[in-house]
Amino acid sequence: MQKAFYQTTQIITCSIGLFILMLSLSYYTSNSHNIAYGQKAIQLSAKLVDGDFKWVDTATGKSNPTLMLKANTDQIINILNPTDTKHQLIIDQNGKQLATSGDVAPGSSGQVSFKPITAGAYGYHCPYHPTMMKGVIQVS
Ligand SMILES: [Cu+2]
Repeated sequence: MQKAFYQTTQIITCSIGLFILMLSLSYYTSNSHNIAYGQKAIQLSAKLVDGDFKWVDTATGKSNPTLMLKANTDQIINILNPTDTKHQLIIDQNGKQLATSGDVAPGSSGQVSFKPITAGAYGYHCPYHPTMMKGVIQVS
């Protein structure tokens, strides 16, 4: 009787220990995941809105959204182009091009990887529709 009680206590203690170990392991894994892949990817889709092409955030539906990024962190921006003309996403600061998706053909998709070094205001635009497809990037 006494022995059975002791064994049960041991099993429970062991299970709790294992649970805590798994919890800390999953925390560590999710943390290193953030370090390896940077921030959550942003997805922008070219879209005709009231006759003008815009960059639309597929998560929020916002046109030409202000993007909030962190300094010294890799950010991937995925580009979708379901329109019938080519687009390109260029990231710039003070007129200087810092990153580009290259041309994204109609019905195709692309990607820009951007790692801002310093905090501040940056911009993004499409060179083919510079007055319609443009927005601000705030880096903190
Ligand atoms: Cu465009």
